[in-house]
Amino acid sequence: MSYQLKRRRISQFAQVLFLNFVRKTKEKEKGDEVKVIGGVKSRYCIRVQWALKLKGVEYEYIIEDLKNKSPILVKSNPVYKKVPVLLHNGKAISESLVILEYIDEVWKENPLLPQDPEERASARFWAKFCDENVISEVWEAFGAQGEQKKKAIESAQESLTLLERQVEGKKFFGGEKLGYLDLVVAWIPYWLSAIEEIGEMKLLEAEKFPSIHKWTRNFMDIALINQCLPAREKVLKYFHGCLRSYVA
Ligand SMILES: N[C@@H](CCC(=O)N[C@@H](CS)C(=O)NCC(=O)O)C(=O)O
Repeated sequence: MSYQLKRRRISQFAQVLFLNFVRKTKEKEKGDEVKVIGGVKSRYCIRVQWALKLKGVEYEYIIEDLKNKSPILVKSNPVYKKVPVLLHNGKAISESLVILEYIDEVWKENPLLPQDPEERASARFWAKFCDENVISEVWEAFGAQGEQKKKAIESAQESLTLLERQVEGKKFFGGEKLGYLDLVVAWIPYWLSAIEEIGEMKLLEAEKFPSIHKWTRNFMDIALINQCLPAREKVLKYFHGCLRSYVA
């Protein structure tokens, strides 16, 4: 390659870098527009709120009436029509776990997922396990009666034992610092106790799950976390309603 051609290529490359820099600076100056379409007591929505707060991102919270879904929800999440939906500069992102990863990729400060690929994979694995297995088993125990309830409690406790092992000897699921998996598992301390109360059962016994109990205290001690929780009466009322529709 001739000397002149090399110089031209380098100068083109420098121009691209410069234009990218100008574009990014302009975007930053304009500021991000961040909105969350969510519910008042949803365990999926609160993860997204916590993640944005941990990143220091300002956002507007749009409360959705799930009995009469708004056109903006239907348009933003046409496949599931569920909350939460994150609207970032007009782009719509759905599914809470996907949203958490998106937030972590866009706003780099206070990383949520671990840096090490194996640890990242493990955090994603347990997040999926928690959302798919633990939630549905707890739900089954909640609605069941008699012998069936006993069996469902045992099976939910088996899954909770696997989660217990993930936090043994640690302050948070991610280690010393609060992270992605903590936000995913976080429905346990608050919502599970309401589910236990309304469903008249005990799943998370202190003697059987000392590490989850210790983690709960560490987690709930964080001001940013506990200031964002929905009122307990609202959560209890919601599960009362769920139980009524189960029995009906
Ligand atoms: N897998 C979804 C679950 C979201 C979800 O179930 N949202 C509930 C509120 S907690 C909802 O929008 N329900 C309305 C409906 O099912 O029509 C996520 O992680 O975002």
